[in-house]
Amino acid sequence: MRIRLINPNTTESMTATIAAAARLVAAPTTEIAASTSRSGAASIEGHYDEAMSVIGLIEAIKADPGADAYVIACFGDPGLLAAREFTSAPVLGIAEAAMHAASFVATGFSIVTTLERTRIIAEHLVRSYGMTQHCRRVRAVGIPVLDLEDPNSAASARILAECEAAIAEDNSGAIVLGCAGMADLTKHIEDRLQIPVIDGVAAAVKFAEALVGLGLKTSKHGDLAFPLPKIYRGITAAYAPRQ
Ligand code: 2AL
Repeated sequence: MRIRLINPNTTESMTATIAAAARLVAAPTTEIAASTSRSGAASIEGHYDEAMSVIGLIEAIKADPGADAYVIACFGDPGLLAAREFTSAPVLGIAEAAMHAASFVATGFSIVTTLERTRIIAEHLVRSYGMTQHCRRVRAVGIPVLDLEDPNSAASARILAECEAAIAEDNSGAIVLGCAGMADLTKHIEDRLQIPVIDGVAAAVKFAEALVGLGLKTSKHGDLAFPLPKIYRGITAAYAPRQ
């Protein structure tokens, strides 16, 4: 099967990190086809960045209509429901996938994300995914997304320290890493903490494989039905749903 893994920010180097994490866990028969959005922000750290990322995301899905499943590799899960409307293949967001995975292996988990403003967005997601019973706390390390790639940012040490605080103060049994750019830190942090550490990229890839294996597609009954054909104007004209 082919999973189209989309980094909805426009930073190629982050796509390479994400793709490597996906390929580490993918089955030998799964092809991970990774792409970087061609439009939008270099990093997604707020509602505006998220909104601006959705056209690039849909473009990436449109460019690969035959994929068996799609993964949106950004922890805000931007455009997740729009993408599910657009295609009948399963679409996984890494935040939703990671939270579900964490809930299977611990009764309570903490999320460790990048900035305070993305922490608030992750709290919204916890509520909209019905995860308030499972998520004990969402924490931010105060590191901008692109600094995760900068060896001088001490990102790894600061994230590890926040995870240790989560175990001590939140009494959480698992950690969810709250940014796709943290995917390469998972093993190091898990080795140090000795509790489950969940990277949503890996979780989403494995759930995508499971859904495809089960023959499940996105329901076209109700709100995830294909978008209604209508006129779109201005810069969205090229994205108007057709009959
Ligand atoms: C993210 C992410 O995963 N990629 C990105 O650009 N922004 N999310 C986050 N919470 O920092």
